[in-house]
Amino acid sequence: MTAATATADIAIIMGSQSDWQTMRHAAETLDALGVSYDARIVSAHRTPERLYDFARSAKSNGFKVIVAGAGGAAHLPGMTAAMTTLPVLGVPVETGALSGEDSLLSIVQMPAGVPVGTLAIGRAGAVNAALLAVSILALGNPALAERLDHWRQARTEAVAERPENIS
Ligand code: RP5
Repeated sequence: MTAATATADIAIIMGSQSDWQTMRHAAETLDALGVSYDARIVSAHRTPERLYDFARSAKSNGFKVIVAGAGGAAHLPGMTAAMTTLPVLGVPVETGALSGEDSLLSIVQMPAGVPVGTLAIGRAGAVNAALLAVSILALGNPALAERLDHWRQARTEAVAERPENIS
């Protein structure tokens, strides 16, 4: 990957193709809200120079928020945050060996001064990272704020008063 100019405000980065199974939920949430994104595979361990190029140039290239998902020894969100002051939202990917607790602990326990906003393990974290990214962008975009309000209101209205019988 070259440090190409961003075509979207939000970057969704992930450590591996295998993370897309989780991170696609962030993408689908942004799709539902009509927000464009740039999804890229950037591995802290396998492609460290790609990570460096991406993180160092993310701000000057026009990104405003970075959603970063990784699993296991999940250094991608933290290393990204080390190289940019853009908001970095970390999504712990669920793993086979330790069910994502390894990912969570790798992402959440950042030293003071290098923040990563850490979300829940798996799909919920990916969806909520996308929603938080939109909330951040919506602070300066009233039309987007209105779309987000409608999206949230629709979810509220979809909750039934009583459970249906399940046979
Ligand atoms: C992490 O290790 C990735 O984020 C992925 O969750 C996991 C497996 O990566 P690969 O072996 O597919 O590169 O770095």
